[in-house]
Amino acid sequence: MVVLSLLFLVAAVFLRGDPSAPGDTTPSGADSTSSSTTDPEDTTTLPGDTTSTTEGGGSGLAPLQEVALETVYTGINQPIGLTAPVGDDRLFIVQRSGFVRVLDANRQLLGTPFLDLTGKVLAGGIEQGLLGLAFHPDYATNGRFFAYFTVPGGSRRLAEFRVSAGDPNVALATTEKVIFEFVQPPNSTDIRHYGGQLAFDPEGYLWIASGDGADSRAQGQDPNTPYGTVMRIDVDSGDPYSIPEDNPFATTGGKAEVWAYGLRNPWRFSFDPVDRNLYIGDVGHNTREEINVVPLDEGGGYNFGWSDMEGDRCFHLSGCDPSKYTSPVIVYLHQDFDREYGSVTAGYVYRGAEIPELHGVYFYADWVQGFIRSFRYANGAATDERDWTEDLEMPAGTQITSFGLDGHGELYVLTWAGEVLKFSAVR
Ligand SMILES: [Ca+2]
Repeated sequence: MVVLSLLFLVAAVFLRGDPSAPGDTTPSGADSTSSSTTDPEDTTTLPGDTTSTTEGGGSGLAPLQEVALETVYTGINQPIGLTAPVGDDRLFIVQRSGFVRVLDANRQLLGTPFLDLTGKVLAGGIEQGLLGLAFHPDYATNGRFFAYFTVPGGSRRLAEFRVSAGDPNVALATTEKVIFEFVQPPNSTDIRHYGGQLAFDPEGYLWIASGDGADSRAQGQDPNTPYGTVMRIDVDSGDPYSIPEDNPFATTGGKAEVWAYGLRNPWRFSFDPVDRNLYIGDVGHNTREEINVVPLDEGGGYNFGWSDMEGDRCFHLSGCDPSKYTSPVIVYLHQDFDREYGSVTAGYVYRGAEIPELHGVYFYADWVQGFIRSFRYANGAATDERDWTEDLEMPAGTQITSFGLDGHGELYVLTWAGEVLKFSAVR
């Protein structure tokens, strides 16, 4: 696998910008599942959790000249998610329309979708559809994975599926087991703000991001609803799930599934398994975008402010007291850009093996502005802020839908135009 990774790195350096390149010269037909390194005894391993934290120098790599975005694939319609089982060499691309497609270990797009949910998914507007996908930490042995999507009628559904016994590149929609489903809040008048992110935390619990449903602004401040929250459930006990006993509202004070609330539309969130922090991007209303960072180990129950506040300003509640809410660590204003709108696309802390110089750096982007920025989180604040847009040659206004991690913790970014781009080291 190390050799394979190096081959890809070489391809990235020499073939950058040629979307069909990384695989053209590589024999096809390799068994894309044969190199899985998942330890079935370890339920807590996340991509990026197992690599050295050496800050370069000791890694044996040549000096880093620059970080570039390698074009892995182009022309896949509206990709909104990228993930893979831990240790797996394939990439699973989530399309809003309801397909999950496989780029095999040679980065060839398989003709048959891994999963076709188009018969179940309602993908209206720009915010409905298949919105999130997460593989169980023990996927290599149990074949379980989870999807979050909107269904006809406008409800949002979390469901479990299983890979086919005979084909590791195909899962059937008929294996669906609904975990939960809930309608839009009663005062919602718009088909927006569903959230979307699914991810397993280092303890093996499944987290779900759920937006406020739009035009339903009271919901964000009520932890007794699923709206405007991130939720945390145990899909390894109970039927169809149980509540982790250390959830902040497990017994009182709010809905038992809710881990944090006061969110508007938490489209994407991620965990840093090394520093054990949760990073949430909350899409703002009409002036501000924000990134929130909170520790996983201090009990949860955070109130991120919406809709009393938008970012760092009072919104519905005039004369609000910001100290009553968990403040964002990053706020940026729509008015600071030529395009006077914004929509934050939260990313990941880089913990991959190929660019150890970036360990601990958190990347995020904006769907309207097309920028890619980063910071390091230290002592409760964003430090070492940097704008990468020019260095990464990201055209202004590129609609960045999501970041994603592969099975080895390497970082990718997806665009509405159909690009799959990988953060790559040029050495
Ligand atoms: Ca907030």
